[in-house]
Amino acid sequence: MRKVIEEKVKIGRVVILGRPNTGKSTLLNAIMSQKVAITSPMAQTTRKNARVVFSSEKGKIIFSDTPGIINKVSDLVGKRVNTEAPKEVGRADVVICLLDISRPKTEEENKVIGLVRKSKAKKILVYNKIDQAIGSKDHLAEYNYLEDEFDEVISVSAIKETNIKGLINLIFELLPEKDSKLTEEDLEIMESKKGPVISLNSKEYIAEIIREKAYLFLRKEVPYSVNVEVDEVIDKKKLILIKARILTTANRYKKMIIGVGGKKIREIGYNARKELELMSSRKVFLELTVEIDKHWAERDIQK
Ligand SMILES: Nc1nc2c(ncn2[C@@H]2O[C@H](COP(=O)(O)OP(=O)(O)OP(=O)(O)O)[C@@H](O)[C@H]2O)c(=O)[nH]1
Ligand SMILES: [Mg+2]
Repeated sequence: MRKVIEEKVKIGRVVILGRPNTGKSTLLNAIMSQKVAITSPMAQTTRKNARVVFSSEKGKIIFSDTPGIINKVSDLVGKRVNTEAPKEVGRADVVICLLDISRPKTEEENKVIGLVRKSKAKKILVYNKIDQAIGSKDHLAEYNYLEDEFDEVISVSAIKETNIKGLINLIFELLPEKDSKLTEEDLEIMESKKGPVISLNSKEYIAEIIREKAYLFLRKEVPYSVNVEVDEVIDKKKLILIKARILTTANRYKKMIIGVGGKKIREIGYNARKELELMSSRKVFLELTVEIDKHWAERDIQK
């Protein structure tokens, strides 16, 4: 006999697309009610597609956060990062196109809109940053001609967590009764209890937290030269010992990351440690060093 209850529960895949900085990762954190993705005002903070599982009484969804696509890139990392979002779209049951309506529309939006147009998935247009889009910062009128192409339209503030439940309800309405896109592997992922971000292992996740703090405390041009590698995570019962390296491409960046008398690196390390302690409810000892590695980007594109 087949189980009747299971047939009512929906499962599916949702991919979040949008220009860099529109708030995709912030939105995913709001949906999940926990930090699963790092965020910052820098473009392409997200460098890889990240998948998480959302569960409620209505069903289960694999959400994918994607990096925003940049129009003109010359560096290796940017080129690699630009290929991420298109890879994810094909498997979506629902595509979310996230717009930052507090910023004027630019050419950069068109790449994303092109991707959305090609997708055969159901589509939701989400206006983000409504908390900021006030007076001269309200650019809604430049975007709303797009509404006809979408199945649903909704306004949210990812940072203030406004209307997130409404968005989740819309997604469940649009998900097909029987999912076509989920593979056996997806179903296994949904059942397993891995970390919060199912596409990253714990070392990669810790590296992301450290990278976020580096973005927060470093001057504009430096973050693009930076990558973080976690070498060891040792569970010592009373504390977790983490050994990590910040990689950068030039000596002048290394100096900036270390800062006068080591002030910067201490600031980055302190803030990463505090967050990791909060997440793990454990004491964390973080050994953080800075290393020049001119070739991290080349290794990164081979992944
Ligand atoms: N005021 C306001 N700021 C927001 C909102 N959502 C995100 N932000 C801010 O916008 C910046 C970019 O957010 P992210 O979530 O990193 O953007 P993203 O789309 O993931 O960017 P990439 O990963 O670079 O493609 C951060 O400084 C966020 O705090 C919002 O609803 N309102
Ligand atoms: Mg992001």
